Amino acid sequence: MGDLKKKDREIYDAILAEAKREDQNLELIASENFVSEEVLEAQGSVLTNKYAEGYPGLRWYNGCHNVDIVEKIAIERARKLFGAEHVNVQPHAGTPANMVIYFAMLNPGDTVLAMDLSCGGHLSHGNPHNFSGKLYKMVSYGVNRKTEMLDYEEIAALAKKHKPRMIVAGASAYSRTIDFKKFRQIADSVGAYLFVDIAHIAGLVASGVHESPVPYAHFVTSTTHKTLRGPRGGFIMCKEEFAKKIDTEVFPGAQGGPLEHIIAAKAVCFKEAMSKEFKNYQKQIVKNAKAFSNEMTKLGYRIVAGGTDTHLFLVDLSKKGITGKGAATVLDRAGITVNKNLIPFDPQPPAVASGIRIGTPAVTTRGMKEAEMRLIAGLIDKVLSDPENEKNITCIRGEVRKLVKKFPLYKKLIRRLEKE
Ligand code: DSN
Repeated sequence: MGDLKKKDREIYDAILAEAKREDQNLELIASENFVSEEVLEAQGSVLTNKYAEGYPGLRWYNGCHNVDIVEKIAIERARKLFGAEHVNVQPHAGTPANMVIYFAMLNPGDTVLAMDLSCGGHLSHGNPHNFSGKLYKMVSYGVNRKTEMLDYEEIAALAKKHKPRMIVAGASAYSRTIDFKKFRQIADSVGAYLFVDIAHIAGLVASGVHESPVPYAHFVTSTTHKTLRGPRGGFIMCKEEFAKKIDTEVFPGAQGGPLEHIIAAKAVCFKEAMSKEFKNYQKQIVKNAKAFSNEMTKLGYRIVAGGTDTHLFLVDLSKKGITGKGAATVLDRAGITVNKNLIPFDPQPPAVASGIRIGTPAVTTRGMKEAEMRLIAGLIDKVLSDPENEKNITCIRGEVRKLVKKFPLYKKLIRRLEKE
């Protein structure tokens, strides 16, 4: 990035500072990860220059033969990785991918049954401030008050009562396994489409660490940048019978030109996800999340739903004298990045929240294992037990620095940037 340094110092400095922040902090935001340098190379390539409205072999612009190669490879790799009948790799992100499913299959005012944001769902699953909540009659299911897990009997009863045209499964802050077969049975019992959003668990699904919804769902959407560890982006999988409808709804329905540089990076990510190393990485993510949440329990914290089967868990701080917002802020000062998160039936508003969400994909990418998770749990406890103590926070910040130094990130890249 020598040229950028010379020609646009402000942006160059911000990029270098971000590379250092990522390297020097403990990244525990469950939806974030660190992509490979190969993914970075592909998304920083000249493919960004090309307009390619349409699909491989059927574009509106000329000169698309190279991007056609890229997009065809991305589609084929995703199909193979997930065993999907049809794949569209053009959605710019997860919410646009979800929008396509709704627009293609529903009419405004149709009833949709989806998970409540306050119990772990996503904005685009019917939040009243989101297009999904504005356009459709959304009915929410949550989690069981006692177990804090999905209650399939309650979901079936809601489906029977409201007769939705579509049922949405998938979550942003739910730590337990989701039974997609049961969801399909419920959908079939009322003649609804089943749409599953696997944005969070895509890497686990690709590796067989979490059951795949692909055999059961009519539609599956995902992002590529969470557990899947690719560029920021989305994609859609569906049964062949819906292929044309979905493709037409992506373009020209919801988007114009696809981002072919990002599609190239998605292809690189899908290839990486087929490797044995990636499968082991996904297994380790879950082992780390379990070790981390067990240690937090030992330290006296209540974990929502009693633990985790996935890459994340929620810590209930309501009895700890600190809010989710307060905890995330003070942890950030110690170099530990988490996000505040509502816990089921949270008495606090979303901007304050009673919990924090902790995810292990990024620290696992750095090579950390169970021993480091236990160590980090201890550091978090030390910060949260004495959040006003600046000296203590500085001391923990030093401990974080010592730990991350043993697991360097983008080592070559940062050294190169510093030399330039
Ligand atoms: N923002 C993502 C997350 O953190 O889960 C969801 O889109």
